[in-house]
Amino acid sequence: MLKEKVEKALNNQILIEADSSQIYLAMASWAETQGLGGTAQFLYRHSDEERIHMLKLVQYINERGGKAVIPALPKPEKDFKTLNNLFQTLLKHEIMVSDKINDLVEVCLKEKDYTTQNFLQWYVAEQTEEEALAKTIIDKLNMIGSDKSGLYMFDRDIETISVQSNTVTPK
Ligand code: OFO
Repeated sequence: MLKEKVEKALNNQILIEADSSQIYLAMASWAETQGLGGTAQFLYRHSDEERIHMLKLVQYINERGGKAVIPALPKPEKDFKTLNNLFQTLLKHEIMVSDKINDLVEVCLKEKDYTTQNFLQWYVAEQTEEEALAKTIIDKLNMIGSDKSGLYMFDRDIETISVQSNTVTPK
């Protein structure tokens, strides 16, 4: 049975993951309207993966005798201005998510809920990969600068990159 504090913290995380999915969906749609089809596909997939992160939490809470709460979501931004700005926003968001996951782990340790703490290790590993990938993408964009053919190749190559963790198998 989940302790109240852990259940509440996990429910907060549902909101964060669902919000991430919405934000990346908005980013994907913006990229698509800018003619950046590869970037859009990457972001649509990222949005789907965040939804899976949310779903895993919903199912975990319910399985452990708690009640998952499906939250209302804030409206995401719709104009990301430049590709560089978009990925900077994404990186900042992922750093915030990592902090929230760490806070969640802390709650579990305080409450001596080692099962949930163990469940969350998948998220910890996922965050490391997502932050590293966002940083790599920003480095590439900085290298490209305003070179149009570089941007063309970037958009073509990013289509095949996956943000999904290869190191830990999702439940
Ligand atoms: Fe991008 O993060 Fe979920 O966890």
